Amino acid sequence: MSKMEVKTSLLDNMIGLGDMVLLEPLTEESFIENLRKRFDHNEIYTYIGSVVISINPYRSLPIYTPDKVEEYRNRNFYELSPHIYALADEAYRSLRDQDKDQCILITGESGAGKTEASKLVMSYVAAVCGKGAEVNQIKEQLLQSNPVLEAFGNAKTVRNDNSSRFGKYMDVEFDFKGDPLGGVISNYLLEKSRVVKQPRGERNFHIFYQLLSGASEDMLKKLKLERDFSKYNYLSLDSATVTGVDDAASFRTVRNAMQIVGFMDDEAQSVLELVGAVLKLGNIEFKPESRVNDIDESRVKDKNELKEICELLGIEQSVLERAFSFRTVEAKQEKVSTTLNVAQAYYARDALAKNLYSRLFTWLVNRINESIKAQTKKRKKVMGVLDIYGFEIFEENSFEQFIINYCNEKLQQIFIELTLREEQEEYIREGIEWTHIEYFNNSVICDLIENNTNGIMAMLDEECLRPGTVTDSTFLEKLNQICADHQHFESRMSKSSKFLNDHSLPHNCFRIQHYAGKVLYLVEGFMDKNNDLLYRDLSQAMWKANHSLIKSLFPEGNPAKINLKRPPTAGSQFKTSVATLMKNLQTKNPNYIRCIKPNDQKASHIFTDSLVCHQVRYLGLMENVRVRRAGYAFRQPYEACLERYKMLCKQTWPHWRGQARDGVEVLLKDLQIPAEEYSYGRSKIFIRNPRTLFSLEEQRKRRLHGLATLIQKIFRGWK
Ligand code: AD9
Ligand code: MG
Repeated sequence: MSKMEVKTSLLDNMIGLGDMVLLEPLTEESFIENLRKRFDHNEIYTYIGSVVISINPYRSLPIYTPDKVEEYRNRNFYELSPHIYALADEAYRSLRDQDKDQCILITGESGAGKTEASKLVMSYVAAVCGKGAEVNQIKEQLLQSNPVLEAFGNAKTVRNDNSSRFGKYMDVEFDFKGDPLGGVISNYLLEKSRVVKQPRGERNFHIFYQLLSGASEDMLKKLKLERDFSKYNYLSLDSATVTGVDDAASFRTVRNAMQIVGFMDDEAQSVLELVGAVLKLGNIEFKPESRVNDIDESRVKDKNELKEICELLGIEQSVLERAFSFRTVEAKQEKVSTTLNVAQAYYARDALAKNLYSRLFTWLVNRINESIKAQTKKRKKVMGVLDIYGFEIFEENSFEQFIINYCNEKLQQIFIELTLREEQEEYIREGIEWTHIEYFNNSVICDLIENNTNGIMAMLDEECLRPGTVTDSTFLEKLNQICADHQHFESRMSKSSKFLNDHSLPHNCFRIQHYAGKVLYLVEGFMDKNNDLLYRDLSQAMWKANHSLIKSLFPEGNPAKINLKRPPTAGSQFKTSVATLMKNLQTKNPNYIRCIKPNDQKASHIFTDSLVCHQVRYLGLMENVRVRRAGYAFRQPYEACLERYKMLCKQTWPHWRGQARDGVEVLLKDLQIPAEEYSYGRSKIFIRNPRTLFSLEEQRKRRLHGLATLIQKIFRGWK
């Protein structure tokens, strides 16, 4: 052993190994132990080959300084200790130099550090790409879109004080030199039910608290708001403030970010008017009016709040008041008006608040996209960054958790497809000797949820569209009939009745055995949330507003554009957009960041073995190491490999006349690369160790440099 190697292994002993691929022996215990050792030494990043495991430190570490950026810039992946910057650098350089579109897939459960990781990747790429006033402005706009979307789309949950309540995918576009041109953001289903009700210990979206805390007296007056959170029914009070969060300061950050992104003052004002209106909607109360024909008719109790909302939004008071008391159903040529009872009026009010807010959120994303879109039609190189809501298990799980967890299943599926399945299949295709490594494929759970004929989503849709009396219970009955025998589905009423005596399973629930754990879903609200219907009277009242933003959010309220066709349900819209996303991701070169939550207390310095172990298992990290260890770090078609490195060997340079495979063989032998370092596939050469590749690249660089100097000399000689 050389001195250098002795030094490295001592260090590895102390702080743990940087790459799990090198772990001996490889067991779950040694894996967790290695993570813990590193975590205790503030090493939160560890590799499995090119996959980065990131453990949330729950405190700020001095590892994201400009010096660190410089340290990792243009360095090969394995040269320095593991860091998210190394992954970002590798992805950026492959994009710039090899013209391969990239995507950064960040997964992990709620609170594991995905959103922070996505921001670190973005800020690293912004720091190393391009310079100049124009480029800097683009970068600034891309980065500042984040505080705006977080203010409106994130909230404190019991799992995470800054939990993303929407999914976000951002494509950053670059020109051929690798300078940023702009970007496009796609958002996925916001958890809008939070607008009107929050579980115990949680908050509404940040912006509500930020606005009330940070707005000037003058602004509050204009918005007809009071600073006191307790005045608003839609704001939960048991956790109105979050330790370590200064809502007023965040409000200033958001206002500033909106300005940088390009919101005009009046646009920003309109946005805040809508936020205020949503808050005030929650304060509208209803009372029963005279019973006409034995039917309860609802009336607005205190008209002052209604009046102020109408003033704020430029709506005629009588129009909104009527929309809260009647419901008109139009079928073909007929219009039928029925009165709303008190419960229905509250339902209508909440539906309006939720719709207003979620449409405002989509509008914000579109408005940001308008600002950040690339100003050129030329071909662009793309780096996509995906940051979605993480897998969630709450005490009460509803439609939202079902959607969120489905999305996580799909991402796990992509990981399996690309790193476990595809990798192994390629070895077999290429005729490389290979012993199959077992792993759990969650496609069976994806199928339970999304199958077009008998998947849970399809049945929910069917029930939503079925005429007659349909309720959450009839939906559950249907599930019980169709899914009873599925190995990942459980319900008290399921036909196989094996769960009949399982009292942890209430009657109004079903349970899915997800890849990351069992989740019990309460069916209540599934139909309504999937239907996502807003009474037409309300959309018409909004469309009539003398307020251009709100008018634009309710185009279906235009009586001239009445469309009798039902819009797709929330679930099926989500399913379609996730399918498009998955297709998009598969066209790019994936880079994985697997985030792990070290404890349930949101505390620094605590590493709970059992919790980490659970995540390591369901994320399939052990299988990932096994496939990686047995496999090859790099592969390239013979032609491409020969073309790139032929200059390193006299026999292949400048031309090789025979088969590309034979050329590569001559080349590797001439470079004296040990035979166990590579294997010949049918169409590709497989190289085991990344260090071999780096050495090839290094030699190539030197050779190119030598050639350039030679050419310069020749030119000088001519002059
Ligand atoms: V959720 O699915 O959106 O609920 P995330 O996105 O996985 O979740 P997030 O990135 O928001 O989690 O991290 C939670 C909190 O952990 C952050 O607000 C930080 O306080 C903390 N965190 C996460 N990563 C880091 C880090 N690299 N350094 C310091 C961190 N703190
Ligand atoms: Mg997040």
